[in-house]
Amino acid sequence: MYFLNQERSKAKIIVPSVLQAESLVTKPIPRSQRLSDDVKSYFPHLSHAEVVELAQGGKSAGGPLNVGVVFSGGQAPGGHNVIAGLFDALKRLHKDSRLIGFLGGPAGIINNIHRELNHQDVDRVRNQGGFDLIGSGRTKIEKPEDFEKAKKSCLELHLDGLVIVGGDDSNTNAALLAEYFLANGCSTSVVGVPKTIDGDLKSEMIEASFGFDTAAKTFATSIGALLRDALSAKKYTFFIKLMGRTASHLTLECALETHPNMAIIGEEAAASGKTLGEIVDEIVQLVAKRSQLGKDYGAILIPEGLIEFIPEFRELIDELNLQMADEASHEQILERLSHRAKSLFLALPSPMQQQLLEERDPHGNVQVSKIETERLLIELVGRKLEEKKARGDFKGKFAPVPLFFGYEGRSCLPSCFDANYCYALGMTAASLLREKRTGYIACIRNLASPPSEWQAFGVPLPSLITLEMRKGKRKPVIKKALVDLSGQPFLFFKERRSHWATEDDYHYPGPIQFYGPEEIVNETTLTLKLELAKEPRYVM
Ligand code: FBP
Repeated sequence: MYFLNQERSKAKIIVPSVLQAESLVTKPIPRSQRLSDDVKSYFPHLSHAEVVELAQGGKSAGGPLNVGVVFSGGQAPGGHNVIAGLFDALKRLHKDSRLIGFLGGPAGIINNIHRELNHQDVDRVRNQGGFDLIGSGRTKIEKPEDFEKAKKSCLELHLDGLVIVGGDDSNTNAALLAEYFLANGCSTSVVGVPKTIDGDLKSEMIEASFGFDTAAKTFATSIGALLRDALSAKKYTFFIKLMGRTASHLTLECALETHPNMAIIGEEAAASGKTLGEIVDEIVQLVAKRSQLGKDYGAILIPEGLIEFIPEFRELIDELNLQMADEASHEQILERLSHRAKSLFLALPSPMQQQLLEERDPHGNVQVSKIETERLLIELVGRKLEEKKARGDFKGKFAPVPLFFGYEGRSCLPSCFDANYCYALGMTAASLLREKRTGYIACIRNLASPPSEWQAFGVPLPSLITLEMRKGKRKPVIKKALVDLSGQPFLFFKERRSHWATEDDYHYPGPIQFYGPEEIVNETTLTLKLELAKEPRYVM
């Protein structure tokens, strides 16, 4: 039997021209990046670091490097290629360089659980999905003793560098660790790599996090198939919840790729202060309107983070978070909730009450992937349609089907874009470490152009940091980049959505393409193309 994953392991990676140079140096580039005094106080040793660009130059000779690598947080397709790019670049710098994988996420650094990665290990996972080579975890390096233990592990292994592949919280950790090492006599440089399918780790310099491309295309493949099913059977309304945590980037991208009848964008709901009742009313109106057109079917995309944007839910979640940080029992939590929050909580279906009370992740986040917003909406929309029916205002049929797409988009074969992007990120991390750049995040730009034209940079992590309330305390964090309501991807969607609501202008992107013309296989998301295009109108 033919297995695509075996074929992919032999596939050639396109390396950006700049990274093919015999030897690379990091050159500071002028960019104004003012840190607030609050942020500076957390990073006295790192606050003067400058953005650097990788360019050909310097001498290729140099001693071997010992580097540690860790995956942190949720899986994202392409992670293994970060390791492959890092490994190959380190071996190219010196054949005796060593790459040590910390196992099971940041806990592996704290407890010094590791194994050295060799050629066979790395060859086995080239262009493969998942993080299984070294595993991952969500342990936060938080307590003073965690920092000290992490330092001890790096000293014991004589690490010149440590690469932390993670999202916003993990890269905040990378920044704090880099600062701690500098302040406490540990010469290990720390470099982060922007990972998360959620697409919310981006900034003026960081164009995209890896994994977003593959996850969006994976979900869009299934959404397209469901849209065709809806159009064929003409009897189901699919309520599709999509992963992405707080931000609605994945939902927006899937909407751009497939043209569903409705896609709720959490950030927009928040900006207009929409209540749950108003969102339900909008869905009811859509279903009723389509029914009048003889269309008792359709599809609605729901970002998993939606409830965090609905004001009454936000209030409830904030109150729950405070109480849970206090380790109150469920009974105590209920007693301490404000009247409004308690009424909402008690009005929710009991599975949802349980889901809201589930343990927070180690970074204090609600586990939105476990909250079945799609079922809640189905129940509330169904009730309203029944009332309408009783009044004779709705004569159609409502056959909802709940679906959730998330985990299947995190560990599948990386798209060619993510495979190339991750390899380049790994190579960039190696160069930053070789130049003893610490407290940086590896950054590849010009991503809407062919991979050979991509450019490589190092961005100081503190420049991404702000202070936010976490577990009831002000903490330094990398701010999540949410959907920009004045940005091109959202405007593009806004201009077309009323047409998509009734006209069934469905698109069926089909599976990710790995072979064929380069401009097709290396094509990235519409989000990225619209964000980076000079004339966004001509992108699609
Ligand atoms: P990261 O932020 O760590 O990349 O995780 C992304 C994510 O897939 C979210 O979209 C989702 O809400 C969450 O992880 C699910 O977490 P878990 O793997 O713990 O169920």
